[in-house]
Amino acid sequence: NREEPLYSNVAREGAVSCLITSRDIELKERLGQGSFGEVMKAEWKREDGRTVLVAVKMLRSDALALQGAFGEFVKEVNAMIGLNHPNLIKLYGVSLSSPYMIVQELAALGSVLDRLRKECSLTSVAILVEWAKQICNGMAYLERQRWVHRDLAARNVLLSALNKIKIGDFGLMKSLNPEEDCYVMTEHKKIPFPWCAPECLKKRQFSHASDCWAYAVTLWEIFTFGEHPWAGNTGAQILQLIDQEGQRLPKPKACPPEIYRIMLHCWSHRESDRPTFAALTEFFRTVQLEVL
Ligand code: ACK
Repeated sequence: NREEPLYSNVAREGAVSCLITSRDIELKERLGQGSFGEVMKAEWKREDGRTVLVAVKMLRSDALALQGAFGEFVKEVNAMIGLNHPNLIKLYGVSLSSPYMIVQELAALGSVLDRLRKECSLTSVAILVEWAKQICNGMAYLERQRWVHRDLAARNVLLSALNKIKIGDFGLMKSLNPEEDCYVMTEHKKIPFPWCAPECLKKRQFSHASDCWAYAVTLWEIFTFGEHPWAGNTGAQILQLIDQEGQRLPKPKACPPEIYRIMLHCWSHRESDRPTFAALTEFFRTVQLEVL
């Protein structure tokens, strides 16, 4: 069970670097606001004497927020332990003395979404296709490990360099048991409707296939340079459009037709008709696009 308490998980992993004392962290500027507290850039002085730049997710310390927020903190750490892929943000360790902190790999260029909205004219279609491929590689790794991300969206896809994708924000991630092929959400959480497959909206069922749907919405955000999917529609209206009327987001102007075909495949109504991330990886490995 990957949701045992944080302490036993940290101990079991036995990674010396897992427990970090706050004395070795020097906070720098604020990167943004996370779900359970601020995200800061920081310098981490490692045991070997080297100093590395990191991102630190701090747990809010106000007592009122603490109960719920601590649960979220633990879930995120538990999900990140053991993940090891070049396209996923790596966990370096946690500080369990006040303030509680998750110390992780820094993606110095921030989110793909911010980047696209601020500097769309500097971003070529070839780079966008490279991002699509690297996000797919990170998701294929999660699929192999039986993790369902549940919150894949351009806001949660970060960049450590212009051509280095790092998927982050594992706060909603769930592990599937060998006998399960989906997770039925029981907790009360805000779910991001425009990224949700019909079965998520109707039955709260999340799976690799619903991650695949969200992946295609993420591609749509990328190729529209950060437009809002289904802007102006409520969750109920989105469900009506995608489930009853069979509508799909339109092809973004900058999107190569081969990639839009993939997006439509990922938006198949039946989960079993959608491609696996393993199959999508193969597509990106072999495809020849005219834009490249
Ligand atoms: O869009 P952003 O600049 O990228 O603002 C959000 C904010 O913190 C809340 O999530 C940023 N952020 C989160 N994790 C990291 C990280 N590992 N490296 C850099 N920025 C991060 C995120």
